[in-house]
Amino acid sequence: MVDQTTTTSTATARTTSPPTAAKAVVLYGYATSPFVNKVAHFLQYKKISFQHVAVNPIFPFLQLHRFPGQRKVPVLTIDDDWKADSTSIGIWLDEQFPAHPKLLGDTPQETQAILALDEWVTNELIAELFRTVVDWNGRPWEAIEKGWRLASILQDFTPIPFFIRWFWPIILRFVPFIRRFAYPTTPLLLTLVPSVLDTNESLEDMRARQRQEFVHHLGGGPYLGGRKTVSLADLSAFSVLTTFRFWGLHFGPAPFLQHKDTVAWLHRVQAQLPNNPTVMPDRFMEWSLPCVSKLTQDAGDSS
Ligand SMILES: N[C@@H](CCC(=O)N[C@@H](CS)C(=O)NCC(=O)O)C(=O)O
Repeated sequence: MVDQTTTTSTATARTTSPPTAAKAVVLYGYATSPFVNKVAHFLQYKKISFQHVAVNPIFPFLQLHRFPGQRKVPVLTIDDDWKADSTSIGIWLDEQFPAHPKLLGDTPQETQAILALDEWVTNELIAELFRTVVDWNGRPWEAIEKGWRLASILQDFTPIPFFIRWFWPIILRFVPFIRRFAYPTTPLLLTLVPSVLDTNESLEDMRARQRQEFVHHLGGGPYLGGRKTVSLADLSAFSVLTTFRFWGLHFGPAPFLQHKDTVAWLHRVQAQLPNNPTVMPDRFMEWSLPCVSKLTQDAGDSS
């Protein structure tokens, strides 16, 4: 449970209760990055107190220069050490905080299986999220409105000039790392040519296929990989599937939210986390998980 949130222009301090970490833990990153929020979920699950320092997306080097060679977020510091890459950070957290709930299981085999599932989450669910930013899912006005909302949320953390915020929905479409995630098999420059994009599968078909694959990955267990306890893979998937919806940013039909089996899993993971496990202040939350009992599909319905 988050019991304290203080915001300054560049930093948001979020402290879990009761404080369990004597070490100073700081999460650097864009407030709206799925990878940054994924790490926030790891920290919340492990009940590690941390401070979030919002990095300005226009001038990231102003804050990242102290991490040599690092251009991407998230970066996590623990006392005087630092690490980048969300999954590597998860592994590091288990090493640094062994007495806290584990993210990667107990054996090397479990760890390997969890990391493979996490890779699926990155290649599939994060790719889907970034694809909606680039191809607007055939709903340009909705995409523009969400892009403006995204910019105004970012503005709450770090100053962004008005004219840049105004063009934010368009700017996002051309950010190289977003296009690379959205169209992984198309060379970056060619992603600017709509006719060569690797979009044989519509977004709707992609989402339906991902839900089916996800149910397969659940393996009948309460958690991914048929596990009895939450792992790094569940937290990665949960953060990607819910964070942008919590903020009213994701749009379009979502098979994950329409089926009992996946919604029941979302509730199981949510129960292990505070109500707001993101780096956002509570005032931005404008959505909650659907109620399982209101869904009509059977658990076995794979459409
Ligand atoms: N594999 C990295 C990916 C991180 C990443 O791509 N972060 C984006 C923000 S969402 C970034 O900082 N991109 C800047 C760039 O690629 O130059 C992770 O899991 O943390």
